[in-house]
Amino acid sequence: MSAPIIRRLAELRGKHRDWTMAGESIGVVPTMGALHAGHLSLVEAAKAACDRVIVTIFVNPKQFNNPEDLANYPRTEHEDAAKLAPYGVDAIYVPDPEEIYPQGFATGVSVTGVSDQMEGACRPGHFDGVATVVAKLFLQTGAGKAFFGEKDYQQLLVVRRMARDLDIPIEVIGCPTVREASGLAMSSRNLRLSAEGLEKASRLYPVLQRLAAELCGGASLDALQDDAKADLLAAGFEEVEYLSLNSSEDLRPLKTADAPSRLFAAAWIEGVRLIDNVSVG
Ligand code: PAJ
Repeated sequence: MSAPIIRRLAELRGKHRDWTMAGESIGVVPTMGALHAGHLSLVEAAKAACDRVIVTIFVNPKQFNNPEDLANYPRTEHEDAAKLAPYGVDAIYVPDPEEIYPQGFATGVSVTGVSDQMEGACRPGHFDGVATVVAKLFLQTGAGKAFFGEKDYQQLLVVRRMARDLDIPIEVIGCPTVREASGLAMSSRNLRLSAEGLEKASRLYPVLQRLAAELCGGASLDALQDDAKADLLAAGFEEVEYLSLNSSEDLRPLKTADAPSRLFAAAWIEGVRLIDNVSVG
């Protein structure tokens, strides 16, 4: 059976009250919709860990630094609800925009440190928008656990830091990246690629894996990255925005994998910006 779609905060709070009174635990999976198997893996993890699961769908204007990107973002509420039906979630929260940004909204949440490099540097204001909306979604749902994908590893760390710093009583849980059979990380943005673009894009993961294996052997990123970028351009990427080796704990940039680390990439294909990351070692 389809879960009820809730658009008003007052109604969501009513559910929260009932569930909490019954002693039930609540999990939340924040999304911007256009759901795919990556999102659904988070829903599965939430269902396994919590009595009640809320999936939120809100295309957050504050985190788009490019108006065209916001305008092109797929909106597929009907299909999303159908995809969630087999999972037995308890509520789909699709807030009316004024529930998130009421008239006169003037507050922002900004996380420094983990948001400084990579996506934070390439997309100014992006993580402020993410931290602000996620703080609101945490407070509005009152969930005790939240599920985020490692696909957006930097976002996961930004959100975890934000919740800790603001004393929001929620555990932020990271879940592994779900990939197509080709290795391409699932993403709503893949919908914008042609069949040929998808095939070319699938080269990103093996290049990252190879580089990660070489880094694991002690090589430095400086020595390897020109070749890796050349491989991606030869595969059909138009631009490699960054290849970056960072601590998995605090994202400080590393030259060699001498601490637990991940390798991150952002690259453009057919005018679409894709990101991915793999663990090193
Ligand atoms: P969205 O891009 O819809 O992603 C929602 C969640 O799904 C994020 O936690 C993301 O990391 C996860 N996800 C996306 N693709 C995945 C994949 N292939 N495997 C595993 N998890 C995947 O991220 C956002 O929305 C927004 O920034 C949001 C947190 C909702 C705030 O607006």
